[in-house]
Amino acid sequence: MAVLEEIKEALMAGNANKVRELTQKALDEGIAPTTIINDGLIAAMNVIGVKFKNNEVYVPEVLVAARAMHAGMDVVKPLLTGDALEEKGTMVIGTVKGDLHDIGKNLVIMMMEGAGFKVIDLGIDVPVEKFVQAVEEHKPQLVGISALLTSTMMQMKKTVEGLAAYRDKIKIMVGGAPVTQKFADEIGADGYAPDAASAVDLARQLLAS
Ligand code: B12
Repeated sequence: MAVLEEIKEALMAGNANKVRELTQKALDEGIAPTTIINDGLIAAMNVIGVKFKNNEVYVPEVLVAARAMHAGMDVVKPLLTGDALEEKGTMVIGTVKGDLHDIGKNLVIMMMEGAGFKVIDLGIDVPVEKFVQAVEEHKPQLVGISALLTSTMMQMKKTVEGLAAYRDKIKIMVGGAPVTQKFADEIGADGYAPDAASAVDLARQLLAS
């Protein structure tokens, strides 16, 4: 299945058009959509994640790789029926109320999707009630909370408190430049990750525990 290797290379190079073409080629060759996703698109995104964590690639490369991944996904997704795409879990994520920063959150989303998770993005400036509503509606296993301002970190605490009634069903992950493991522990979050690739590792760990 040389075409899968070609998909991986094109994705890591951030070539969205090529990924789209090669994904179609793989389908034409009779390769199952789930194989293309898992052994081509997600496999390549995992490599990007590791490189990002090791500072071998940076934000722009991750963004173009993620765009290329979406280009491939767009071709295969319509062919997936029901639960053909084995989702690793569902995450609801947002940037807290008062905070408009979303570049880091969006990277987390891309890496999580690249790793096979379903992600519901609540956007920026998200009040506690909206997190609660989304948990009620989507029944996720994971909730991700992002904050980039020291002044909005307390809003993160309020969000964790607001989700108290659901803690036996969800794991809460927090992140953003001013956030630390110590702070995460203080506010009672289940986990903290310093970057998007580590967020995926953390999500896997939390779901396994
Ligand atoms: C871009 C930016 C903006 C843009 C945001 C655009 C956007 N769409 O996001 C704009 C111009 C809008 C902006 C506005 C402001 N900003 Co600003 N901004 C930045 C800047 C330069 C980069 C942030 C960024 O995107 N980093 C890159 C991403 C990839 O990193 P990241 O966000 O940390 O995310 C990674 C991890 O933290 C982690 N992560 C993030 N979220 C999550 C969530 C989970 C669940 C997990 C597990 C992990 C995780 O993974 C990510 C990927 O690896 C920073 C400076 C800096 N160097 O950080 C200042 C900075 C954050 N901003 C700052 C300030 C003060 C402001 C303003 C108040 C400025 C003003 N006076 O108006 C406003 C506030 C607006 C508001 N209410 O939010 C300060 C904050 C200071 C502080 N300690 O509070 C900073 C640090 C700049 C500074 N040195 O003064 N800003």
